[in-house]
Amino acid sequence: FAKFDWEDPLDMKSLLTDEEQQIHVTARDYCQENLLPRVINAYRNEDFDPKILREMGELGLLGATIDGYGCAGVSSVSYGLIAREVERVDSGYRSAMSVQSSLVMHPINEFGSEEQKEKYLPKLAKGEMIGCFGLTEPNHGSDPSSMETTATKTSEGWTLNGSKTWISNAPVADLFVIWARVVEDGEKGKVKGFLIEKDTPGLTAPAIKNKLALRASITGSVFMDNVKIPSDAILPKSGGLGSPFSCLNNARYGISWGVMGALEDCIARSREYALERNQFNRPLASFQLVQKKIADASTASTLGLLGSLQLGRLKDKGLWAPDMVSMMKRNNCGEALKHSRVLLDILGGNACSDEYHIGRHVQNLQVANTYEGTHDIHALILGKAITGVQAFAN
Ligand code: TGC
Ligand code: FAD
Repeated sequence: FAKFDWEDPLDMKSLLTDEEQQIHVTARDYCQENLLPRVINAYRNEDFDPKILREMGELGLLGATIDGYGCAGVSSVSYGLIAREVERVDSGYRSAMSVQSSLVMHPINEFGSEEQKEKYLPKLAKGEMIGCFGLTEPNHGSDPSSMETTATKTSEGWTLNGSKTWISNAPVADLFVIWARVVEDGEKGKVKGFLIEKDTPGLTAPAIKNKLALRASITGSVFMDNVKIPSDAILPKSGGLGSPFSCLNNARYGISWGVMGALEDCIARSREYALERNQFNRPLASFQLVQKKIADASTASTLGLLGSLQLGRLKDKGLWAPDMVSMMKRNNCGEALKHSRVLLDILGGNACSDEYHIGRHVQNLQVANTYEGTHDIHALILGKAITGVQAFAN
């Protein structure tokens, strides 16, 4: 028999290319050496350090799947491995990274003009510019098709009005990717993407304070009050809700890997605790109920990672579908939340201390299970894919 490795039970490493293994090690070393020492204070003080994106940029971790424009052009699997390592430390750091990569750089690369790509992508890749993605509105989260934000065509360009909420990176963003319904000649038309630079008059992005989770990332509202932008600030190839949804496909795929990293961290930490802590003159690890908790979590993370790996391979071959992404985003977020919550019990009273990290992951995973489409919304997307019947709309 091969030796059983509890950190890689089904030998996923053997399914990675040499380049993917190298990127995995680079990301892991950076995260453990540079992010882990910061995270407890950042979370306590609700403090996001924008330098982190510059550091990630230096290592080529931003927009990593994009070819050219200063980006690394690596496989989707490598992108997943990066997300896994960043979220092993904290979901908030992965959020900052994946918003920049999948929700800001991807739409510019996919729907932008050559001038927009050359102007923004190299700076975003280096973390010299920070981006945010505004789709969710105060009255429309799961149902973005009802969005109220408008972009009205004028003789000088576009005028944007409306508000977005719960927007990651917004208070520190230099560039806002905003989705709005176009109004031309008084008629409302398709949803399109717009690029707004910070300091444009009428644009404000105050932070949402006192969050109960994702405290190491910064989140804000975005208010647009007659924000005037030039004609060429529209993403010319965007058109319809399929455009923002295509960004979500990439981000959701990354989240499916990321949350498994968070769960792996909970497994490693609860295992170590169970081995060191004695009760009834025996280590906690010797109790069957404790072993079952860790065995269940380890099985879930191993299967979740292999599912995401297969999805990544299909993505790289162009043989994937959005419903597959819904399956892995939903499964992995739900499983990570469920098992991290159970593993937290192993810490007993110390579960209450942030120095043991697992409680922070549990709080974050509640949000990961909600944003980018809630667990239930992805069930409905899958339900439609399986039965052919739409459950969430008329
Ligand atoms: P529906 O009528 O089904 O579709 C409208 C158009 O969009 C196309 N489409 C997609 N295209 C690409 N990828 C997908 N996944 C797509 N899903 C749909 C579809 O073909 C259609 O195109 P066309 O040309 O026929 O018009 O749309 P609906 O309005 O009924 O949508 C329902 C639903 C539930 C699927 C959708 O609204 C949804 O996914 N809701 C969840 C919203 C959400 O995920 N928001 C995320 C905001 S961003 C965020 O949370 C960032 S968190 C920070 C971080 O990532 O760390
Ligand atoms: P709602 O849509 O009001 O849903 C509330 C509940 O109702 C959920 O349980 C949902 O599953 C359920 N529900 C809704 N419709 C149905 C239905 N048809 N059938 C059954 N159940 C239903 N958005 C961005 O655009 N950009 C960002 O960068 C971003 N970052 C975020 C960061 C954080 C920290 C958070 C918390 C959110 C962020 N979001 C962002 C917003 C996020 O995507 C939304 O919160 C999410 O899509 C859910 O929308 P909602 O909060 O309006 O909930």
